[in-house]
Amino acid sequence: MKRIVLLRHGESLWNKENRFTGWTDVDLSDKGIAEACKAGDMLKEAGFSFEAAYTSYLKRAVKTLNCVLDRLNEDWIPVEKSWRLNEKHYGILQGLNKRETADKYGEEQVHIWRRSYGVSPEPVKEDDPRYPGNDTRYAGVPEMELPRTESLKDAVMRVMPYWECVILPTLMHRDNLLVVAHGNSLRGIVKHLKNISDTDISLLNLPTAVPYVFEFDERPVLVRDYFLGDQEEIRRRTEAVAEQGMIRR
Ligand code: DG2
Repeated sequence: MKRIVLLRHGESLWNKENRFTGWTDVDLSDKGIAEACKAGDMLKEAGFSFEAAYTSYLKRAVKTLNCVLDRLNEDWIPVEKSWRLNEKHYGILQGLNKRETADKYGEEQVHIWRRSYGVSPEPVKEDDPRYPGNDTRYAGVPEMELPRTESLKDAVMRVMPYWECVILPTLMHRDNLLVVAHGNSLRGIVKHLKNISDTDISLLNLPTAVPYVFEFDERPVLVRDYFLGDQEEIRRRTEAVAEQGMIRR
């Protein structure tokens, strides 16, 4: 049996402040570090061991991966970082509080920005520090590939080449892979793996630092997927993610 574990990073400082983050490179909160360590402990307890790991260019994901590998005593395994695993670019929403944005534009509009498949927020301008072309870490990425905003569909289109050309081929000759990324870049991967429709994907919310296990047969075809941990707690935390864009009543 082959396995890929998908893991959203632990709580970031902007998750804590309920701000749209996207490609902004914010750190983990103290709670996020603890969540990441706990995810590592849970994986260890369940007998997981990894042969390679993948993460984004953003420190909340990189540091979560480091915590997990530390707990597993597998700091040595090959790790590859790719900008393609970055979070969906949230355009001019990046930095804004989600609840305040709902107060201003309405819950429905915020839900469309957060969970629709095809709608992207207003793009940032090219002289905006939030445009990745102004960040040297993306100097090697062709300019036409750098987003000024993204819908989930756009994010899927840049994540999938990495999935198809790097991660999946590795699964042909390795049995256990770990991917640490973000709420929406991972939602895109889950959509593809489980063949979820453009409409139904709006219902999927991923809590921070809960290992999401995908098991494949030798071909490799997906046979089973499940979240590791207390299912009731996971349900509560998933609901809390969905509610981040709601007006406080
Ligand atoms: C969050 C996801 O990304 O936000 O960009 O604000 O996973 O990197 O914390 P992450 C962001 P929502 O789409 O859940 O609002």
